[in-house]
Amino acid sequence: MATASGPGPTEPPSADPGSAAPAAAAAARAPADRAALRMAGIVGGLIVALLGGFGLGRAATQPATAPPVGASHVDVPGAPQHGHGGTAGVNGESVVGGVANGLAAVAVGYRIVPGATVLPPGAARPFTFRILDAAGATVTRFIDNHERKLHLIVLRRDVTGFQHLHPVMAPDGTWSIPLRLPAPGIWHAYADFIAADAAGRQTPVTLGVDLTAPGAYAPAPLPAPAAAVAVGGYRVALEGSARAGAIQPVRFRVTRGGDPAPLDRYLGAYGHLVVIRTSDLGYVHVHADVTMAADAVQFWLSPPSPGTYRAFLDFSTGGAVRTAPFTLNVT
Ligand SMILES: [Cu+2]
Repeated sequence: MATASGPGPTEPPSADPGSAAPAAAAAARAPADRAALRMAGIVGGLIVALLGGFGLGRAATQPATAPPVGASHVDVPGAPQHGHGGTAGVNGESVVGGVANGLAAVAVGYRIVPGATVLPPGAARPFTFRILDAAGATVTRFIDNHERKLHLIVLRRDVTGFQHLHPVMAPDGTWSIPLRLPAPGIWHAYADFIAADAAGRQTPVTLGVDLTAPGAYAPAPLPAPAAAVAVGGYRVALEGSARAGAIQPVRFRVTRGGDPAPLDRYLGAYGHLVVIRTSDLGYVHVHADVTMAADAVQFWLSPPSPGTYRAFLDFSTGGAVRTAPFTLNVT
């Protein structure tokens, strides 16, 4: 089962530094989104997201040039299919089979080529990279996925310092973003995207690369599981459990002063969940789409293995994106 924990002493929940523009965009969409929220309440439908990343979820609904080895796809009964770029769809599959993504710089015919990977801590440094295809050509065609063409997740080896960023791509395919690594240590960056080849085939990919922030590394202990965390004046409670090999709902209930907090749609969903296996930083990106389940953001989880995970819930309230971290013990 999964239980939750509060943020660690060295890991203050922080808004996504790269999300100021998305937050503003979300605010601009608020009226329509609230209408969607009301409708969602009426429909009371399931919010289904998947474990296995943007990528693996897409693999079940779109032709992929090379499905992840070892992954198998399991339909969640009654779940509509996943939509694209914030359209009205929900993830209809989950992934089991012991596969986590983002550990390798090369996967399913694509590789990531970073610029400088030694980034002195404390100040924003330019971080650049390109995605190459199997022929060595720089990829410039990416498919919108939750309103962005590429999602960059960054955290330190001790699963602190989570950042969810959206780099910009130059016409030549070079992605760049100012990246601040706040403290020394080995960090890991995950590039999560759907590449399109010349034939139009779409391949969901998550690639990873290590970054170094020189200096004395003082790893933080993993916070113990807890049922709720406080972030930015909100309380986020975790309900549900997760078992390896099973697909089970997990809900996050956001309240303020005991009342349900109205959530904005952010990047096409009421919540975005990244789950990291602490033993190896294996990456799982989960989304909840379209609807709320009894004032909670619900995901369907199928962890690839037992173990300890750190889950990061991105949610938006009043146009501001916040991150609530939880420790999950998966049996
Ligand atoms: Cu993103």
